Amino acid sequence: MLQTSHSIYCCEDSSRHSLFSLLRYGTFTLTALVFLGAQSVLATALTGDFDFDGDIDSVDVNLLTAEIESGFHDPTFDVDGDGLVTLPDLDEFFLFYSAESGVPLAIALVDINFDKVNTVADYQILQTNLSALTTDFTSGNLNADSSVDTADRSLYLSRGGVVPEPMGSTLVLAAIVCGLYPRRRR
Ligand SMILES: [Ca+2]
Ligand SMILES: [Ca+2]
Ligand SMILES: [Ca+2]
Ligand SMILES: [Ca+2]
Repeated sequence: MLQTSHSIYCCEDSSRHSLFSLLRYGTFTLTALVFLGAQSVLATALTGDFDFDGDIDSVDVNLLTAEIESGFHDPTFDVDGDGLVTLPDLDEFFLFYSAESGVPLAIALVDINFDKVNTVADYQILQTNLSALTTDFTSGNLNADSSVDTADRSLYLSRGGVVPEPMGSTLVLAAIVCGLYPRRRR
């Protein structure tokens, strides 16, 4: 395997300088290091980091769902690169978020409050905001339209989102009655 370490400084002047590149273990990474007066900003490309603060979090997902609902198709939010900003971009966003954060995809998709776990708190947010007009994923708008409604709740349940225990028991009982829940064989 190629193993080289390499750095190049260029474009120097008195107030603003330097691009350097790293070639390491066969993977090329370009990082722009920009000096603005006494301050320096390390800027790296991170797919899904729509507010450019260096991480992927709840702010980014809400920016994306707002853009999907707007219909403007700003290329900045075109995560899957098909030229449109639509629901599949939200799916793709969560793939990047899961890889970046380490949160399993199945959890991330129902982690409404973005605390990296799926608990009844996520369900309660959705329930509290039922019928609310909002584009925010973190308010329970899982399908990136303009509101929180039963479609979002159905999506949450179909993805295995945690529900309060009495409701969970009711759903299991209903599934058994309908023959949808596997019974233990004797
Ligand atoms: Ca961000
Ligand atoms: Ca797209
Ligand atoms: Ca959560
Ligand atoms: Ca919705």
